[in-house]
Amino acid sequence: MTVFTLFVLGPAGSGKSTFVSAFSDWLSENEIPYLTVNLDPAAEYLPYVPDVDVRAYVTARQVMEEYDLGPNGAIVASVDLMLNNTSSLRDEIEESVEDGYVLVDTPGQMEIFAFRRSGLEIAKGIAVGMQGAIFIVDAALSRSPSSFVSQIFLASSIYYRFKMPQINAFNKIDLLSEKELETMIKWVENPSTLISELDNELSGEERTMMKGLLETLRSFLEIFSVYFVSSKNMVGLAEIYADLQKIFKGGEDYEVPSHLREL
Ligand SMILES: Nc1nc2c(ncn2[C@@H]2O[C@H](COP(=O)(O)OP(=O)(O)OP(=O)(O)O)[C@@H](O)[C@H]2O)c(=O)[nH]1
Ligand SMILES: [Mg+2]
Repeated sequence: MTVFTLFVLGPAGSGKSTFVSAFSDWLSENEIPYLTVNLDPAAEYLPYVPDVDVRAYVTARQVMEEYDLGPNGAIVASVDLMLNNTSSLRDEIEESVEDGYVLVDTPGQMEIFAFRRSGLEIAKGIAVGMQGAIFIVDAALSRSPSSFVSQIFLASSIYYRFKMPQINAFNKIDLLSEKELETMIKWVENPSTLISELDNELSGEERTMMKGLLETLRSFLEIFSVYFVSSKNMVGLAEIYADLQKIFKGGEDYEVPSHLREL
């Protein structure tokens, strides 16, 4: 049995649930077994039908009514309450998966899941087999050098927090012009161009303060895998799969299906 649990993380509205839907369709087309897990207790609508769903145990709406909380308080409380159901969720996952991918969709408010103890414990508690994360950001919100860099720093904070193999995806590239996409690809392939554009925005003391940070950014871009994706148009998914397989194969002896070997 070879199972790989992939946590799909990212800021609100970046396209986590759409990615789970698109990637599960891609896996299905390529005859790779998978299971989808929804860990978002506040999800009202999902673009896929989850095989395992935290909402069978906790929903933010119920918690809001029961504890008389506002929407954000209810989400915090429901993620904390999810901790009580970790072993049931894990049992459900273990019973349903023998091989392939477990795609885990996480709560919209990333900070609640990623930066609070309960989120991390839930992730550790439900992960079956090898583990990895994909951090999804909105490419349409990353057009300027400084907004692009903010997303990379966010990605690094997730990496430090979860400490698992992580790949990063700029999603919604269908909303970018060709030129905007080319610029972003250039920033990733040659971080020096991004750094000099950022450096040009700075002067005096600001520049001295940011120097170390920019060097850190360079090393992140050198070690991070960054992909450009459109979950809406099914673009970039084969490349992500190929990278995940590398992580996967690095850890265990996994046979890549013959029709996918060239990826
Ligand atoms: N144009 C475009 N829109 C997308 C893409 N992926 C997602 N969206 C849209 O972005 C919005 C948010 O997508 P979701 O998949 O719900 O994002 P999410 O990160 O799961 O959102 P929360 O769980 O609410 O934080 C929806 O309107 C999607 O249709 C994409 O590749 N291209
Ligand atoms: Mg979602």
